[in-house]
Amino acid sequence: MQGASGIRIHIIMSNYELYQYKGCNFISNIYTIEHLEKVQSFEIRHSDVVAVTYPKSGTVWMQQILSLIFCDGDPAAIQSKSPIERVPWIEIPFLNFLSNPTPRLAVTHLPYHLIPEDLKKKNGKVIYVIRNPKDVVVSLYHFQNYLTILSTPSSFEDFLREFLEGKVIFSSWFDHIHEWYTHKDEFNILFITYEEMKQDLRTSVQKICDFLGKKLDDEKLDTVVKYCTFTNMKMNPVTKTGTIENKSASRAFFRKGIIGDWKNHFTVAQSEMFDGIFQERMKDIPLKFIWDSK
Ligand code: PPS
Repeated sequence: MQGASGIRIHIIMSNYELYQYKGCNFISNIYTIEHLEKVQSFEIRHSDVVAVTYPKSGTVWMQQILSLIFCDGDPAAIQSKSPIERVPWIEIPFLNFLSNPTPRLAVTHLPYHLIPEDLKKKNGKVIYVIRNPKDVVVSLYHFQNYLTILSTPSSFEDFLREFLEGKVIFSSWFDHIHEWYTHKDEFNILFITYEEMKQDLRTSVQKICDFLGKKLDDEKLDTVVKYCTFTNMKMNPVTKTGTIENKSASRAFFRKGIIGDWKNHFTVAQSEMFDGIFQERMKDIPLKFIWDSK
């Protein structure tokens, strides 16, 4: 596995297992405790930008948006390198976030309690992307069916139960949101939702630019939007190529990219059960969720 510039990262693994480190589930062959410990003492620069997501909430989308914003919409900058090389995950050991040129852009799925302490001193900027959890669980279910290193769920019903119990990669969606949201005042942070990006990508990119203090003229903004649409990202050979070995050629990382696909997977009973848990777990989190595309 190599993360050097210009080399596509290709991971093929069979002996995967989930292990827990400080209450969070990681995949054994990718994440190491040694590196996770180091991450917490990473020195963060004022100019660093870290996008935080629970898995399947729009991470690769945000990688694309951030890299295009910082190259003023120049598509050449996104054509030679994959998103993972341009905007690495800080928790993956062989992706060298620290040695990237300033401004360093990164993504992470890490829960609040495992991120660099420096970020909590308002060094750097954080963009937390939220997606409605019914669509997250559906996307993660398909991802587990797709990715070689993850076990194939026996059924959606079983997988939904595992998701609600936090027995999935990066553990509980509810804990992730809860922890980050309740500690939000420690950060220079913008919350943005997958759904608002989907409904109005241009306004969302502008909102991200405003937060980052980046000024793009209308033409550059249009170019960023153009290269960040689902269709263009799916068709782009650099973003299209999965970075990790998949189980079947008929499955794709860029699967549907819509709001409300959960309706094609949840039964009425599952949806009602989910709503009950959601209301209880999220009662003190005043975030607005968009559940369908109407
Ligand atoms: S991962 O594996 O955690 O990094 O996955 P992540 O990138 O967070 O989320 C993958 C889902 O995001 C969808 N996606 C997009 N939707 C709309 N527009 C754009 N441009 C876009 N890019 C990625 C992707 O299709 C996955 O969602 P599903 O619902 O499975 O299609």
